[in-house]
Amino acid sequence: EIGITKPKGHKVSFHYNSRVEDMHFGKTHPMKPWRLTLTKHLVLGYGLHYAMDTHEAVSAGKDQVRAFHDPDYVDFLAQVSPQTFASLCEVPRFAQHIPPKHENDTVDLGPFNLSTSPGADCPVFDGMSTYLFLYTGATLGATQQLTSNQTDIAINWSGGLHHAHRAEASGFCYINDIVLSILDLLRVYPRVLYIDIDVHHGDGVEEAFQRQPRVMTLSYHRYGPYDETQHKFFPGTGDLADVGLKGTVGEHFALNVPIASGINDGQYKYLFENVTGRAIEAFKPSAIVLQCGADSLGGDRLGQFNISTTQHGECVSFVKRSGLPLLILGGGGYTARNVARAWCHETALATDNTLPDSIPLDLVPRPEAFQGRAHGDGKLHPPFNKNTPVHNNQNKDVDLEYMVKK
Ligand code: TV1
Ligand code: CA
Ligand code: ZN
Repeated sequence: EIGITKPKGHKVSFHYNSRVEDMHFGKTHPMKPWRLTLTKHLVLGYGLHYAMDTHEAVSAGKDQVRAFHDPDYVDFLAQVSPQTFASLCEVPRFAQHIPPKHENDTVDLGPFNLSTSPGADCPVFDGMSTYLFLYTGATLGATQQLTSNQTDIAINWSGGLHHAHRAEASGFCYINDIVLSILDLLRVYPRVLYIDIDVHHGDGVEEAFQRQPRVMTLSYHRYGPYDETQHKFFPGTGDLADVGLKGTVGEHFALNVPIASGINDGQYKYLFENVTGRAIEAFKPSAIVLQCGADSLGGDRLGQFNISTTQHGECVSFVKRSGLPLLILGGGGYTARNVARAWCHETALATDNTLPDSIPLDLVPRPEAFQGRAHGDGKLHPPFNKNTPVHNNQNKDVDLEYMVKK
């Protein structure tokens, strides 16, 4: 009765695996894979699966992950668990990757920036290997659908882990599924544009392709001092002046749009459409990868922007209008109900559907997640209210104009 229809003129494929959703990074860790369950509940509740091909993901192989990552790191990730961690740390070829200890370190770091300490960004948790190779497999399966011309838009909300480095986990990211995907896309497409609307800088992807003129990376992110203690917002890179590795052919093929806290819809739209529009015009990509981190939404537990699910979705629609083969990935997003709202809405946009604003609560297994004033009153696009922490808008229109002109 909601009237979901298949898109006319293009195909969408949706890649998922329920085993990813049940993983736990740790009690207080902000990354909650069950936000993917909540997303799936909305997608199925609205009936969007009728508008797409759905694919249950299979795990990536170690050989596939070695296309970017260090072979020792890949072996470590394939074997590590809370039970095996201590003994693996003793293996000499892994032990050489343990960083020297600083006195003010709050967590004990093992090899490759992994840790079993409670406060670690990249903890070792039960089922971690399964989790990593599955989200990567989902992204590579989605990529394969694109490169074999079997779809026009492929979606994997469990992917988009943009901070992982060649031989180091970072910021909740272990395997850089985005880099692996782009390497596959480059076999078929001459030029790939990577766009990143997660509130954090897409440093791992930028770094991997800093010498590669066939890949342009473009990240929008919170940048600058985090608070009065002057800590920088993670990861602290992505200055406007950072445009790719100087003196190499990759110079000018990275773009960064550093943003202060509290940016609103109108300002974000202005920045996103002007900069992305011009990047597409100048670079003429043959395919696009869009990382849709939902921590750029207002009310996110870690983010500091004030943008709505409507504007977040506008970014997806804007990129989709290029008509290019498109890989849509997840990323950050730490207020689970809002992550689910944004990614369900964006799944609808990819399939040319407009969803009614009232969530079909009778068809959603956990309706209470979306009900009540503090949880958005059963609406897909609840307006911000006094329960939404607001961040003072530190962005002046003149600064934004300056970045667009540059
Ligand atoms: C365990 C338990 C880990 C509670 C981490 C917030 C926690 C954070 C935790 C946290 C937290 C960060 C830093 C750490 C500088 C480092 C998926 C030495 C309440 C793509 C990654 C942010 C964002 C990392 C990932 C950041 C993504 N913020 N509670 N950790 N210190 N790390 O600041 O881009 O969204 O916060
Ligand atoms: Ca970003
Ligand atoms: Zn993020």
